[in-house]
Parts: sequence; C-alpha cells; structure tokens
Amino acid sequence: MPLSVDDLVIGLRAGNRAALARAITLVENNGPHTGEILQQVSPDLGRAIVVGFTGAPGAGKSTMVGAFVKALRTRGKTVGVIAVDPSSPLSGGAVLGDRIRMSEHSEDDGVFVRSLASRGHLGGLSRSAAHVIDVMDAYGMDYIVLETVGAGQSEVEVADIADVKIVVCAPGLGDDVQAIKAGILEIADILVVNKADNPLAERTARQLEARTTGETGTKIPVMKTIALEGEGLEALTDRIETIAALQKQSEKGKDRPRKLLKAAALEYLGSELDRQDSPEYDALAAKIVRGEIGFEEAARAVLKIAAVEK
Ligand SMILES: Nc1nc2c(ncn2[C@@H]2O[C@H](COP(=O)(O)OP(=O)(O)OP(=O)(O)O)[C@@H](O)[C@H]2O)c(=O)[nH]1
Ligand SMILES: [Mg+2]
Repeated sequence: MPLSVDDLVIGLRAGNRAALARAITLVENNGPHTGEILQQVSPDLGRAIVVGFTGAPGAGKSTMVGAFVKALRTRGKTVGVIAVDPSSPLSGGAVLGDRIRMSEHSEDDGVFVRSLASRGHLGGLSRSAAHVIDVMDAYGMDYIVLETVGAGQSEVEVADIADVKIVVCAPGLGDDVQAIKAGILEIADILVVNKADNPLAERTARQLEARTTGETGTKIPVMKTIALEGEGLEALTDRIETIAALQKQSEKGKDRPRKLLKAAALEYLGSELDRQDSPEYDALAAKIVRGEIGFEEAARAVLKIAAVEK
C-alpha cells in the first residue's frame, strides 16, 4: 500500500476524496489495516446522521434515496450513500441502476456512493456497512444513507444500524400488508407509501396506519411520496431532520455502538456454533425432537456450552 494508514487517515479527516475511496475499499471486506483504520478514526465518530431506507424490491428506494440526496444537497448537507446489494444474482442490474440513478450527483464532491455486495454470511453485511459508515463519518459526511432490501434478517440488521429508519412500501399491498416480513414495519421511524401517483396509495397508507405501532407503543407516522417526481421529499426530509435531532439528544442516539456490539456478538456466536461439532449439541437437538425440552431452554444450554468451551 503506497500510503501509510496514518497518511490515509489524515487525508480522510482533511476531506480528501481519494483517501475516502481508498479507506472504504480497505475496510469494507474487513481486509488488513481495517482494525488500525477504525481505531484511528474512532474519536471522530458519531457526528453523521445515518438514515436507512428499507423495503420490498422495486418499492422505489433508490429513486427515493436519489431524491433525498438532492433535498439534502439543497440544504447544504454532504451525503454518503451505501447501497446494500442483496446476495441474489438478479440484483446485479439493480445495483448498476442505482449507480446510474445517482449519476446526477457524480460530479458533486458533497456526495459519495458505494455499493456493498453481501458476500459471506449473515452479520458480515452489517459489519461491512458499519465499517463504511464509520469511514464516511470520519470523512465528515453530514448524512449517511443506507439502502437495503427488507427481505431477510441480515437486511433488518443492517437497517437497524441507522439512526432514522424509513420503510418504503408500494401501493396496493392490500391484505399483503400482513405478509411484509415480520419485524420490518415495527423498526420504522417513518413509513413511506411511495408511488402515491397510484390511486391505491391512499388505501395502503390507511391500512398501514391501522396496523402499525412502533417499539415504544406509539403510532408510526405514515407519509406519501412520488419519489420519481421528488414529491413529498421536502416534507420527508424535514421529518427525518426532526427525528435525527431528537435522537442525537437522547440516549437512543448513542445506540449505534451497542447495536454493533450485539451484531458482532451474534455473528461471533453464529460462527462458533457453525464450527462446533459437539456431541452435546447433537444431544440437545435430539431432546428437542423428542419434545423433552423447548428451544429456549436448549438455547440457554448452548450458550453455557459455548462459554465453557472458549
Ligand atoms: N409511478 C411511480 N414509479 C416510481 C416511483 N418511484 C420509483 N418508481 C419506479 O419504480 C421502479 C423501481 O424503482 P427503484 O427506485 O429502482 O426501486 P428499488 O426499491 O430501489 O428497487 P430494488 O433496489 O431493485 O429493490 C422504477 O421503475 C422507478 O422508476 C413513483 O413515485 N411513482
Ligand atoms: Mg434499489
């Protein structure tokens, strides 16, 4: 590597774009120097506001992220964008599409876009995203925007890293609202029904309003947008800024390190369990099959075994 990590971090802090690109490449796959870079930037972290957009494929997330970036730039804010590519080979084109859609910002120094491929296993993706967030934060981005498809557990985890979580829905869900992956709607700070140019949007918005109560027991606000035309994006951006400001003041705003710790612990435990070839696990599994113990009890026993064997 031509530059030392020290020089790289100096460049990053000074807002050097090449240093940003380089640092992201180094940390996104947890390569060598990752620990050193993250350690050196750690005093700079926690300034950026991380906004996650998640939702079903084709709901309009990328279009909305593009419009959101535009709204933020008009307000003089700098933005890093991380598009998380689900592992499906079908999505190769979507990522390309994302790049093209973001290209009106490609000449803009205040915007930096990076796509992450979800190689490897669950948890690896949230770690990669977390690393890239840290690097963008240290660079001085005011906002960091994450786009993820809300299809699997790993995407829920990635979305969970965000300070402000937006779930994007398309109109005409009907009874399918029930089918939206459990746990996705509940994590939202704001639910957005996009494609409000579709007459079904109003009904979908009302169905969502009727159904959703957030983690704190309060109703989750439902907003409508036409991302393609930028309609509703000013109101959405206002709302995001308000929620972000409140969170930065509250304890909840300091949650990111805790969430990352949880993700790291789960990932660690998962890989330990995958590696384990213990007859004790087999015995527990057999007991579950015979109905002698429940899953929760067995899981507690597994944690004990894992702790002892370390
Ligand atoms: N009618 C209408 N179409 C929209 C709107 N927003 C986005 N679209 C279209 O919906 C399609 C999907 O939009 P994307 O922004 O790629 O959706 P996405 O959620 O990022 O899709 P994936 O990343 O593939 O999951 C595109 O053809 C968009 O042009 C909208 O407000 N109204
Ligand atoms: Mg997309």
